[in-house]
Amino acid sequence: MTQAAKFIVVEGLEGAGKSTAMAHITSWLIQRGITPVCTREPGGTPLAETLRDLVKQVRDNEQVAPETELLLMYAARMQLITNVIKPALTAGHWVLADRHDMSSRAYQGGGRGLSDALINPLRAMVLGTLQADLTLYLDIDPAIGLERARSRGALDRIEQEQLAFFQRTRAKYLHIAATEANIVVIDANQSILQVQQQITAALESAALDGCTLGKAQA
Ligand code: T5A
Repeated sequence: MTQAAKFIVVEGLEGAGKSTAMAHITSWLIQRGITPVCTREPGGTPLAETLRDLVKQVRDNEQVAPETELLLMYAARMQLITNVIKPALTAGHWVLADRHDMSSRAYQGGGRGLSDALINPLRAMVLGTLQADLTLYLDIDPAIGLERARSRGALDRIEQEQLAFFQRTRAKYLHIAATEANIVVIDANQSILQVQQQITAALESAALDGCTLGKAQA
């Protein structure tokens, strides 16, 4: 059976387990005969990876204005959509994304407090009609997520924010998930195995092509 190319996004706070989930989803898709194009944001093209470095580093203690951060995220996203995501989908490849637009709405909107009125025109310009077919939001207590991130090594500029920043970011994520379609909330506070079971269940019940992909392709 041929499936139309789909765009699946994994979202969540630092340490929520996105990279771990990406590997699980990739192998789930491969078992069904689908090898996805995997992306990460910010990043995924040479220029976007440079922007990623810029946005994550602390430079001479310079304060980064929230609007600057927002523009850098959307500049990186524009490059990725134009050079990777759209060509892949057009060529019939599934795309599996580690973060996408919901991150900007949650971090720069919820966390930094930038308004929808400021963000939405950028979204319209950069996304056009592009929409995720399924978003898996890995919901985690920020304190647990940061602890996991900390155990991996030094924290980057955004990871060094106060807990309250991540609580606002999480609240925005949850608000979007509760009010918009095609977003499944995964309880990421659980063990890796339990999280994987929830993700598998979400993938199996998602009607990604007007039919379910629950059974492996023969
Ligand atoms: N950003 C990004 C914005 O502000 N706006 C935007 O628009 C965009 C696109 C990107 C940063 O940029 C910000 C958000 C971020 O601050 P990033 O590296 O993409 O940075 O994102 P991080 O969230 O920092 O990535 P992490 O690697 O920290 O988190 P992951 O991928 O969610 O977590 P993962 O899978 O690497 O797991 C972390 C550790 O926890 C363990 C893993 O083994 C690993 O050691 N783990 C678990 N342990 C116990 N139980 C589980 N269920 C576990 N799952 C994973």
